[in-house]
Amino acid sequence: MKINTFKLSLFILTVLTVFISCEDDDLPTITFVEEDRTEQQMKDSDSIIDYLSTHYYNSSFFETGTDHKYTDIIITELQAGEDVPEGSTLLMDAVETHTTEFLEVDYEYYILRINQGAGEAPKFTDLVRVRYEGSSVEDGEVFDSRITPLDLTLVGNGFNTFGTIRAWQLVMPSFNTSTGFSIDNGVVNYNNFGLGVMFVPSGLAYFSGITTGSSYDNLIFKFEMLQYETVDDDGDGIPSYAEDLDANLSVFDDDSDEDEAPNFIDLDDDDDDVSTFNELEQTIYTVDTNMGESEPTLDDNEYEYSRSTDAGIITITTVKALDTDGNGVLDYLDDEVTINYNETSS
Ligand SMILES: [Ca+2]
Ligand SMILES: [Ca+2]
Ligand SMILES: [Ca+2]
Ligand SMILES: [Ca+2]
Repeated sequence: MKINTFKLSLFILTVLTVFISCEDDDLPTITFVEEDRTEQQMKDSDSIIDYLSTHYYNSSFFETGTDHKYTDIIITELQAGEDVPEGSTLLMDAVETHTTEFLEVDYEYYILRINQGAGEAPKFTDLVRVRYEGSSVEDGEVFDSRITPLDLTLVGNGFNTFGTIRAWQLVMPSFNTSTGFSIDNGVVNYNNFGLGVMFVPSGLAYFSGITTGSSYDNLIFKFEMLQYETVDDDGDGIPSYAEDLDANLSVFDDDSDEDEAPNFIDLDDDDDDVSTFNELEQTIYTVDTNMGESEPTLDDNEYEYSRSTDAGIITITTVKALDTDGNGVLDYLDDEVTINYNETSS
């Protein structure tokens, strides 16, 4: 049986509700009414704008030197009648404003982009290695901080990964990782990584959940984007981000064969009994870096599947989705085409 996590949580909620309603009639009835998302967003938007208009950060600190840390970012509340001190900038004058639609509600979120980073940008389904500190807009309380790098999968698959809040899936891919790192006395120093702060409404965070200590908290995350890895949740060769066919930054609503297993966790996306992996053409590239060779540029619809390095020789296996009958639908999504590339090549 394929498990749908959303349905599973609904099921648990239903069981809980039934359990609560079956309690002794003398006990008070526990009723949990979730706030309306649109109304909550209006309140949250006001609180965040108020926060950004009454707090400044130490901007001049970041004008010199490199590889600043998230702990270097100091946000201070402006006192009544006080001007923003020299060397500091009001957050409202420094942040980028972004908009997004999530669960049919329009949201704004804000990014203070201190360093873009010079590596590559992760995709919204990838695993990111980050350092961060999360606090609440309302009371400034730090509810989570990771000074030691932590690996997080941005989108959970409900089986072995659990994903981050929506805001992270939107913000992290807009930053780049480091270019690499050096190890100095056992300490790993990353070079030119993404550094920023995000200000997000509860609707793009935990909403009614109490992960932060209370419900409907608007959150601030200072973060460093250090490294990333491409995630292919079902291991079928198509990275999860590329299984978001309608490019709406959700992998849960793309289900080509309508069997209720979205493509990113479906091993046979078109249900033609040839697995997705077998409908992809494999290529093995050998790159001899001793001879100054450089890595191949991959075609559209071609993805790295594995790589190994031995004595300066890199072996890269890629898989490529083809449209053999030229009807505009790639073979692995076209149940009329059932070529098994692994069968024919062996
Ligand atoms: Ca996949
Ligand atoms: Ca989608
Ligand atoms: Ca499916
Ligand atoms: Ca198939």
